[in-house]
Amino acid sequence: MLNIQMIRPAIAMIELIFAIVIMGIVLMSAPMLISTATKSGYVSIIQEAIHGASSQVNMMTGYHWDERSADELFLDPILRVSAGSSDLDSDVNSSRRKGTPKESYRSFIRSDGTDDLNASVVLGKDGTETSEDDIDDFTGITNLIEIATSVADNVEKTTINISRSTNYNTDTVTGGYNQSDITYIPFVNATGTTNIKGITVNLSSTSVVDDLNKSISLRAFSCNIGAYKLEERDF
Ligand SMILES: [Ca+2]
Ligand SMILES: [Ca+2]
Repeated sequence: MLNIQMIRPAIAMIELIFAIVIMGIVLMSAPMLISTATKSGYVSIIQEAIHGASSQVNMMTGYHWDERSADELFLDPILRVSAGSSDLDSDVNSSRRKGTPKESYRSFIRSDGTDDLNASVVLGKDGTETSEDDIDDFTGITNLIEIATSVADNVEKTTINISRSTNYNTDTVTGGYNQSDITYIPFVNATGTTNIKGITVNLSSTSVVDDLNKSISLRAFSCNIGAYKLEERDF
């Protein structure tokens, strides 16, 4: 009598065990993957905020240097200042800075002949104006990147602020034409008006999320050099 023994393949069970182990490994790494994705989202929010702040800096530097040079009827003159370096003062003969070509439009005298325009002592919006027309008009304005709603449905909306400020910075250098090098320390606030306005745009956050709780400052400066005018050719 034949004794036939059926041999059942066990490979299916091994495959199943492997599959369960692999699924276990994948599930174990899921929280880590989600956490990484969340952090990546925070980094994107911060990058977007920095990009927004950078845009603010660029936008501000495009405005007139001061209220006294913001008259749209005339080309921006160079303004007189109270606490600037004497090297940057007007030459008594030309009403331009020393070394400026006589043909240059960059002058302390406005195109209508008005002279002795002084830079504003008080920075900020001027008089009753409601919109900005010079760099420092943005001083003290604080905007949220997104205006918060009563129900916070997005961390970005309630946590990242942009604040903009402008100050007069020292414009004095050490060293000079007959010395080996020139040294200038930027962004040092000055008392009185000078020829350099420093712009600071701060990003701040009060988020409970550590990855979002940053304080970032972007800085730029703008100089009291008046405006230029392109020559025109008559045909
Ligand atoms: Ca103004
Ligand atoms: Ca102003």
